[in-house]
Amino acid sequence: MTDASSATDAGRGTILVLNGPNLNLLGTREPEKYGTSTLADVEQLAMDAAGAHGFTVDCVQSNHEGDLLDAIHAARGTAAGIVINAGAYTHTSVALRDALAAVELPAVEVHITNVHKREEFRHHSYLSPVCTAVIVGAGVQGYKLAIDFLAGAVA
Ligand code: CA2
Repeated sequence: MTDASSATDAGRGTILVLNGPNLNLLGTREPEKYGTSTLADVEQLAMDAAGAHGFTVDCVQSNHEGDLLDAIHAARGTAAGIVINAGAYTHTSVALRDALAAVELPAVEVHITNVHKREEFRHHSYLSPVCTAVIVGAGVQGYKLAIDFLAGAVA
């Protein structure tokens, strides 16, 4: 968690913003693909977007599948919704899919790049069928769009 990852004013609840493997490298490598925003920038953007709707955010990034599973489990009963960019685990992880299905929270899958314009193996997501919405190719603004959507979807 970074300094930008939490907000204190209690309001409508908390949105878990989950980032998976290698997304800690945002803004430091491959800017032509992933842009120049850092993970801290993304978390600040998420905090601002959530705050505008009266939500706080809990931002978690991990390169370890088990940590991501634990964060999803912990969201049950504590979070109003989940924004998840599972990185490459999107295309491999039945475990993350099962966790998202189990917690029964509205979840939005986000990808910075348009995975459908990329390699064939990125076209399939194990997560999409258990998510409420999917946003791809909008850059890091996808996180804001996801939060705006969740804020409208959550009672
Ligand atoms: O487009 C996305 O957001 C992805 O989830 C990014 C993943 C990729 O495996 C997915 O297919 C699509 C990769 C994240 C790697 O992040 C980096 C960021 C900066 C520099 C290097 C890697």
